[in-house]
Amino acid sequence: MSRYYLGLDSSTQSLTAVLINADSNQLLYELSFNYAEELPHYGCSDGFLDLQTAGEVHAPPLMWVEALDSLLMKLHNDGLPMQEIIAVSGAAQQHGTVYLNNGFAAALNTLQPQSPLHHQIQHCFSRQSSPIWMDNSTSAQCAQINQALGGADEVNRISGSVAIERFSGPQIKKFADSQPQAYKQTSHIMLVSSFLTSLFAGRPVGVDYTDASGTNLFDITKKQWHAKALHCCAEQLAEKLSTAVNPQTVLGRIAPYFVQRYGFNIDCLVLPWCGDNPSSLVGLGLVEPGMTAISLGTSDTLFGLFQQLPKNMSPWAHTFIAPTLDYMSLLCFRNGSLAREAIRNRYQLSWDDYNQHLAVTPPGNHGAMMLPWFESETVPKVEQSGGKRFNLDENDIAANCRAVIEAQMMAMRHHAELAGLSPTSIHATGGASQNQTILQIMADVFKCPVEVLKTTNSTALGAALRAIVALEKRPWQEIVDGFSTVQTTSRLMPDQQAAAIYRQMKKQYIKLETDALNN
Ligand code: ADP
Ligand code: XUL
Repeated sequence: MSRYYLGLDSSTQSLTAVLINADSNQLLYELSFNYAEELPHYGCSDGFLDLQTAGEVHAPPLMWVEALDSLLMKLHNDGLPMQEIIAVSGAAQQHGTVYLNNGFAAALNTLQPQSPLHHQIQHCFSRQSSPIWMDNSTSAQCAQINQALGGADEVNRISGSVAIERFSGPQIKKFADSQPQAYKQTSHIMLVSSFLTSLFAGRPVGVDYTDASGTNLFDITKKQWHAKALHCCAEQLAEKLSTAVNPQTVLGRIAPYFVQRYGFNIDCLVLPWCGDNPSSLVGLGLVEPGMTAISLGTSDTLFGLFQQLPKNMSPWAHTFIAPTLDYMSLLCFRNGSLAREAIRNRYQLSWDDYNQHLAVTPPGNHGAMMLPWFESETVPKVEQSGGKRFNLDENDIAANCRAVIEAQMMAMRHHAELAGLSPTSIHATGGASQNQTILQIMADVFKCPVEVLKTTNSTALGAALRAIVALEKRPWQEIVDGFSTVQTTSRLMPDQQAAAIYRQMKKQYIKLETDALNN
C-alpha cells in the first residue's frame, strides 16, 4: 500500500487539492475549484462579496463549505485512492473570521452523509458573512488596540505585527462593538483555517499557532492568546476562540461524514489547517532558518524563516509562527510588477528590450538611483504615489530600467534585515521569476544564491508535507529535499564584484529612503 497524503488550500478565489505519495515522493494529482465559476449563486465574482460600505470586504463561509464538498466529490469521482489517504491537512487565506452559534458543535457531531455540509450547518452562523483579509475597514479599532496595549510598537512586540486593519483582532472588535447582540450569540470565533479543520475533525477546533499570529491577539513568544489583548477587543473572547493549537498536533480521526460520503479510510487522520503563507513556506522547501522566498508577482512578497525575534521589530513586517515552530517574517511590497510595468510601459518596451537595457548598464548604474514608489507603498508605508529619481535622467531609458530593479532589491534586502531575516539562499517564484536578468541582480544585491523551483500549488503542497512530518516524525529537510516538485530548475550565483558595489549602494539607498520618509 502507498502512503498518500491530501493537502488542501482554501484561497480567496478557489479551493485546491493536491494528493502526494510519500513513498515515491511524487505529486500525483492537483485540482482547483473556482468559486465564481462553479458556485455563481453566492454572487462572488472574485471570491468575495461586493459590499457597499467603504473598506468592507466579506465572503460567505458557506461558499467555502460547499466548495469543499464539491471538490471532494470530484476527487472521489476521479477515482482517487481515498481509502489509502493516511492524513489530510490544509491551509487557508489568513485573517478572515467565521462566527458560529451554540448549534455548531452538535451539528458537527451529527453530520449525515446523505446531505451536503452546507445544508447541515447553514443555521450555525451568528454572522452570515465573514470579513476577509482584503477588508480595510477597522482603522478606528486598530487605533484603540494600539492605545489599550501601550502603543503600536508594543502590539508589534507582543503579536508580531502592529495593529493592522485586515487582522482578526480589530475585525472581531468591530463586530463586538457594532453588533453586540450577534456577538453575544457567538459561541465560537474561528479563522477560515480552524473552521475548515473543525469540519474534518467533526468538532470545533482552535486556531493553529501560525494563523493565530495573524490576529494581533496572540503572544508569539509564549505561543498563547494574550489576555490583555483579548480583553481590550471583546468580552469572553478567550472562550470563543478556545486554546490555540500546535500546528503539528494530530487531531484524531476524520469525521464519519467523510468516510461514508467520499470513501475516506476510517483511520484517516486530521491535522490543523494553517495560514496560507506559512503553509506555502513549507511547500517552497523553506524549513531551515536563513532560507527565504521572494515572489515577484503583481506585488513582491518576501518571506523567510528565523529563530530569534529581533530586538526591535520592524513596523512594516508581519512575524508569524512558522509550521516548523520557528518564526517567519512576511513583507509585502505593493510596488512589485506594478513599478516594473510602469517603467516598461513608459518607454514601450518588451521584456526582451528591457533585459537588453539591463545588459548594457553596469551594477551600481553609475550612481543613478530611484525610490520605486510608483503606487502608494506598504513597505515602508508611503501614501503618496510617484517614483522619485536621483542622479537619474528620465530620458535615459537604460538607466531607468536598471534603477527600478536595483531599488526594489535594495529595499527588499534592507527591510528583510530589519525584520530579522538574513537570507542565505532565496527561492524565487511568481511571474517575473522567469526573468533571469532580474534574478541575477537579486543574487548580487543579496549576495546569495537564487533558485527557481518547479513547485506549483506550494500552499496545498505545504499542507500535505506538514502532515508527513507530523505523522512519520521524519526531519523537515529530509522530506522537502526528497520531494520532486521542491527541486531546483535553475540556480544563479552572486557575482562578487557586483555584490561589493551593492553593499556600498545599499547605504545610499537607505539614506534616500529615510530622508524621504522624514520629509
Ligand atoms: P499575481 O500576483 O497576479 O499572481 P504573477 O505571479 O502571475 O502575479 O506575475 C505576473 C507579473 O509577472 C506580470 O504583472 C508581469 O509584469 C510579470 N512578468 C511576466 N513575465 C515577465 C518577465 N519576463 N520579466 C519580468 N516580469 C514578468
Ligand atoms: C497575508 C495576507 C494574505 C492572505 C491571502 O497577511 O493577508 O496573503 O493570507 O491569501
